[in-house]
Amino acid sequence: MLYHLLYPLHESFNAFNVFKYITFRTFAAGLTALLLSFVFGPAFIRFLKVKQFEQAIRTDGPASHLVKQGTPTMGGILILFCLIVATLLWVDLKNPYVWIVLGVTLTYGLIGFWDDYTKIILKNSKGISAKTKLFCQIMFATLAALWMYQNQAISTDLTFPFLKNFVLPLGYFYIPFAVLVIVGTSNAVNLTDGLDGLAIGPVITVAGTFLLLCYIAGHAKIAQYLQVAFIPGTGELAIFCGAIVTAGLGFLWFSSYPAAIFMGDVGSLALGGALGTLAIMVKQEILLMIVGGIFVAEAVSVISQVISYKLTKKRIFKMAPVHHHFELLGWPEPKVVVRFWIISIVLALIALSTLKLR
Ligand code: 57M
Repeated sequence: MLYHLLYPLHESFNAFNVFKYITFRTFAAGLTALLLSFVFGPAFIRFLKVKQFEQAIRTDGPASHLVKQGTPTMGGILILFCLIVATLLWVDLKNPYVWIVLGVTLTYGLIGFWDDYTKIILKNSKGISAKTKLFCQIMFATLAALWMYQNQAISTDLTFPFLKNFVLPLGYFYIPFAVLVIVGTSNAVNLTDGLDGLAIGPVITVAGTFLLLCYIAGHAKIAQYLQVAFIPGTGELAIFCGAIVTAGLGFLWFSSYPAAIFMGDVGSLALGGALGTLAIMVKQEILLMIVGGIFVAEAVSVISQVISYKLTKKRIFKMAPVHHHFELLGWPEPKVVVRFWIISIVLALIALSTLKLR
């Protein structure tokens, strides 16, 4: 909004020319989301406690989790508030890509809120059924993919890291592939959110990586130099990514061990959906699997554990997702979390290095 209000003033005051630059508005959106987190965070946590929006801890999990009983959850509402306000303040509101990613983020946040509300307020520990959740996720992801496909806002060619000349034309099949990326990432982040700060850390590193990837994809000269797809208009998504990074950092201030707040499904489903949608828009779906390798490992650990148990009645891990396996090996929770963050940062650096190694 400020872009539309203040940039036109550059004709009278040259200093306002700065509002044209995506770099400036990304920094400003980041600062805005961070400040909003610190301003509203403490009061929001108090509100959740007063309202008793508190996490019920399953008894079949690691015993160390039982002390977490009563921790306020649905902190994702704070993340989404800071993220969306900061984005709307600083982004070019005429940019269609921003509205698509905001639409997926908000609808996935509503699905997560519905699940959290059912579990915590309606005291139904199962929440909404997995089928209902999956149906809603597929529906909204399909709407986003179809809109992009109909408006030629997306190429249906699949590109690969390291292979600059090889593309896989998917045609119509790109739509179910895009849905798989968005729904898969959303659920992978959801599964990862099982230790204090474990999910928000990799969300910050993935969003920071995609901040650069979006800026590059929207910049003709840099995209050409790095031989990646130039997609006009996607540079504005860097502002959204900047807001995710600092809304995430602001949330981490409160959710680091021992967590004063959990993000809830309202946060994990929304943030995962946002990251999946960003990857589709800037044609970096495979790179998302590298930089988001922690999310992939967590999801794969669950799938393999369930298949193994169903087929052989034997478990591959002491407990899935894999973060619980390390807890049961005796690693203290903060050690598991920080080591997963380190891996996430290394994966982000590897992902960015593939841009040059082509
Ligand atoms: C999402 N939710 C956490 C919190 C957070 C198929 C099966 C693998 C499903 C999976 C599952 O239930 N996943 C749901 C993970 C939960 O966190 C809440 O959920 C939100 C995220 N969606 O924001 O509101 C618990 O995680 C802990 N937590 C923290 N700190 C945080 O910052 O300590 C969360 C955030 C919270 C808290 O204890 O209550 C979760 O783990 O449920 N199921 C599992 O992950 C279970 N694994 C399992 O059943 N494994 C089986 C088979 C089925 C794979 C096996 O290995 O044999 C584990 N989770 C729990 N107990 N809670 C183990 C059992």
